[in-house]
Amino acid sequence: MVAFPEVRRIEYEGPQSRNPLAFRWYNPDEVIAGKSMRDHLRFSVVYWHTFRGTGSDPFGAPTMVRPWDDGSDSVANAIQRVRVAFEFFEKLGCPYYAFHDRDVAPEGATLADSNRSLDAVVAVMKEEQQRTGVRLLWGTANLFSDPRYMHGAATSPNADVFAHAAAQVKKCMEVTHELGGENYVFWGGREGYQNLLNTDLKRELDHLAAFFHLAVDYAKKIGFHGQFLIEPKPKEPTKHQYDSDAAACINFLRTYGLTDHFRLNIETNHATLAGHTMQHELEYAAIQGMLGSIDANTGDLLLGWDTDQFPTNIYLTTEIMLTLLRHGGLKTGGTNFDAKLRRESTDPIDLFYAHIGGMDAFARGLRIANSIQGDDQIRQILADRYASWNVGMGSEIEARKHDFKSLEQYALQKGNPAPNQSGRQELLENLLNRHF
Ligand code: XUL
Ligand code: CO
Repeated sequence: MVAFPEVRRIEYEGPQSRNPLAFRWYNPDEVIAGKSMRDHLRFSVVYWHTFRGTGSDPFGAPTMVRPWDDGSDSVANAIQRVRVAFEFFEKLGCPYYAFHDRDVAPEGATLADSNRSLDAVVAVMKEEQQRTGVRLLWGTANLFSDPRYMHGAATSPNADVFAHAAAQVKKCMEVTHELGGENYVFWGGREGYQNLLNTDLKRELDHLAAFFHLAVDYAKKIGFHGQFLIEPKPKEPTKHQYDSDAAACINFLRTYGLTDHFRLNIETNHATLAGHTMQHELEYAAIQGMLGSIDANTGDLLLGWDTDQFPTNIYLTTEIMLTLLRHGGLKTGGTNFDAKLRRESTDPIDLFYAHIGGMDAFARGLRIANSIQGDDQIRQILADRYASWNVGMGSEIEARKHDFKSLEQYALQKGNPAPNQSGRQELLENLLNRHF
């Protein structure tokens, strides 16, 4: 079947185009700052929202009834969905996709049944990857939906649940490897706690670290060289998520000797739920060599939960691309649209509008960020602000040539420091706006 007969391959038509099924800013082959836009952005579609999202919410039933989906949990239906998904990726010109094991294939009565179904669907995914050239950005195991994981997976108080989760991840790593996945993601959906009366915090964190070490060992065993990624997120679903933000994740990884094996997958709406900006989270991870990939979406200023909207704000995408350009860009990672249509956007064609908009917003952000990078006025103000560190006392302190005693001597002799110069924030904001 052809699921989207009215759509042909989405092409770049330039900013003047009025065609809603064309790119106005994303021109994959165009080279910016020495690299094609395709390689800078490495776009990816998520299977869970785009092909399993139904529009249901805690107050109401599904609103998106897809003509290709018979609504059953059968393997045949799952396979039909794979064919449609690849038609979509191909027509969109999106080079990557990402999935959870339970998005692509149904969970069976036993783990063995689930594994058999997964194998059957993965065979078709592999065939479709070969047919279209679309690649797998990452795979991940759903360790949060089934009630067995209600108290956590790797951090469950029940050792049998830990073992079950390990078995599920083992299988998911195998299929990710089979499909040539470039990364493997852990989002600790249920890894957290609601209260300390029933929680041994230290023991749970030790178990989480043990789980990750087992994954690293198994990757070596099967020859999987993809990058492991942890996706920070605070307060949803548990009150205290262990991987609450970039700083918490990096501290955890360092404490347990895992920084060589993991990087972070930073998601915009998770950053804002943590009380940070996306750019802060990216910058914080990047300066420590821990930035791996991004889950591209946006939240809503007025809503305090993970709304996972498609990103269209060009200021946001510019900030993201600015940090990426400054820190050498995405390596194995991608720009993965972990975003879903609003419940009221019910037509299959809305999937195209949403992704085209997100891709164009990032492409435009890349163009603007590149222009900002070349702005010598902005660069000069930043350089001047730290000028005192380039000579004399500043350079000596940086070279660790002083102790508190010699600094005291210097301060006593020098008298009060000269008044600080203006931070020039308003001027810098004006200069930034010249690039939009
Ligand atoms: C949840 C979330 C996940 C991860 C993968 O908020 O972002 O979909 O990206 O498990
Ligand atoms: Co995500």
